Amino acid sequence: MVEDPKYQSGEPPTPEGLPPGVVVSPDVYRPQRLPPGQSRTRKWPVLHWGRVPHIPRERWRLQIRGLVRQELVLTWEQFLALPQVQVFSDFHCVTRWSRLGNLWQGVAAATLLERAGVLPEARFVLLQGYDDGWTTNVPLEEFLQPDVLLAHSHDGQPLSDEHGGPVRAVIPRLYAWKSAKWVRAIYLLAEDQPGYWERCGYHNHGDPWKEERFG
Ligand SMILES: Nc1nc2c(c(=O)[nH]1)N[C@H]1C(S)=C(S)[C@@H](COP(=O)(O)O)O[C@H]1N2
Ligand SMILES: [Mo]
Repeated sequence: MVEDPKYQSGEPPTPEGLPPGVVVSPDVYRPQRLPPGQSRTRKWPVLHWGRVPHIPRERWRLQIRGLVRQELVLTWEQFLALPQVQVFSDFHCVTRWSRLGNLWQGVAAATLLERAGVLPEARFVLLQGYDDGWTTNVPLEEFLQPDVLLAHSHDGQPLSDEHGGPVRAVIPRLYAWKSAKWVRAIYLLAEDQPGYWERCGYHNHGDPWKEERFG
């Protein structure tokens, strides 16, 4: 991506001075915060595969399905009534831009899965977006990390439609394509099921520090 050099300068936001209780993603403490092959942008590019869905909050539902004790379908009010978390983390797109120092607010993935009660056979998660057919897969263990959330706000603003509102996943330690926008359902699975871009040749895992870009 071609960048105005002035956007590369200046120190990225650090966790110092954050309100108490904010979960800081551990990668933020690396001496070099940019993974190999990435460059920093201060803007926030919009990237996705298809059209931008608009989901009015009163019609929005979040489903948790598959290998759970109790499948859940949450309304907007029920989602907001769950314990809220703030996460400070970096965001790395496989197309080589990184946005450092994002403050997300929403509900921890672990909190949601705890409500549904994950069965012991479950080992993988498949996230499905409201953009028809779009999915992405994550190992359950990584989805349960404390810096993973279903976010409704970014840097103090509600998420716009373009950036995945009403609610998107944020999985800071993997490339941003795993951070599903417009999340409609979280499936708990025994077997891994590659998602949309994983089937199109992206790496199944997507660790930016190992440059797991393509399969
Ligand atoms: N539902 C859905 N989520 C998605 C995508 C998509 O096409 N559909 N694209 C992913 C990719 S490749 C990236 S880099 C990030 C970009 O998020 P942003 O547009 O908020 O920067 O969203 C990810 N989440
Ligand atoms: Mo991306």
